[in-house]
Amino acid sequence: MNLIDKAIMSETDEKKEEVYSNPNGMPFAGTKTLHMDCSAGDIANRIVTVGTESRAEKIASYFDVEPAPKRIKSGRGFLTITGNFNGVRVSAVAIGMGPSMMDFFVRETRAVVDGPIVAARFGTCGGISSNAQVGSVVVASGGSSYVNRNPDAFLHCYGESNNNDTSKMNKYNIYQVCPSDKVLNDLVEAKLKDKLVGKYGETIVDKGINVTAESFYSSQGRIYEKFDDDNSSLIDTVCAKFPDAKTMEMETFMLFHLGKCCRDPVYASAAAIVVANRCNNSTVEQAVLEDVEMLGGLAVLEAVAEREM
Ligand code: R1P
Ligand code: URA
Repeated sequence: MNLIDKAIMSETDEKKEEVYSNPNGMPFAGTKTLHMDCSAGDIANRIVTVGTESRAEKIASYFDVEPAPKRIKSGRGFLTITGNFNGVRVSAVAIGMGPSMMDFFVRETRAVVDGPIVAARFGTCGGISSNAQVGSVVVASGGSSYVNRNPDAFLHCYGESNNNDTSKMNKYNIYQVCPSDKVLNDLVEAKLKDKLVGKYGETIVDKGINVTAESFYSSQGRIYEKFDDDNSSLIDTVCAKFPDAKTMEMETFMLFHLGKCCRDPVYASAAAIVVANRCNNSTVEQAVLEDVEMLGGLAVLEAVAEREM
């Protein structure tokens, strides 16, 4: 190669910026994780994770003023706010919705945080037990199951070329319960009671088994006649399998499951505000939801900050 070719080559090389490194492992774009845009030091070991940015901001409103909390908003829907709470380093992370977003959160957080992680989800949910009253907060002390749709049981929707008999197939997979961290569960429950019972009464805080679903719709038993979902008995089937099941949402199982499968300790818990009861068709009042989000958010933050590691 002559000098002119070399010069052209190095010029093109300089322009060629890598999108990311390590495509078969944990990829990084420079020092940052691909989807949360966080580098080492950007996330604390103690985390409250939520769905919406507004809930993350509510939790971050309790952070100490100094040092000023750092906000990282990724182009993929994550907001990470890290600061101090009563002198303890903590993060509030909004991840959006669904098990895949929780998968990104757990793995990419693990990639930039050393040592044990304490992580509690503070979300909203549907109540699938008549005892799960709207406005109450249910701690997933009994762990979380997981429900997903079995696409092969819907092969009949693909057209005439398919001769599979799907009529006897299970349309939904219902998985075993994954446990949560008892120490953190107990702290979350105690803190929630401390903040909420005086104002709303004993029944405002409850505990039970959570069921995470991959969809808000089909695998949560919502009926929408425009789709073949075959889910009218799904909630009854779930409750027959897990009589202590009280709540249904979309992320908790993946937090617990990946926490258990992680080779470094992840102490995980979850609490969720019941926004709608699926058994009696009731829904929470907006003002109650916002108040319970504020008070409950503080409770979960205190628990995360205090859990021994
Ligand atoms: C669905 O409306 C969303 O609400 C629940 C579900 O898990 C799902 O993410 O949680 P968040 O309120 O934390 O988003
Ligand atoms: N979030 C869910 O995933 N389901 C509900 O019913 C309510 C909130």
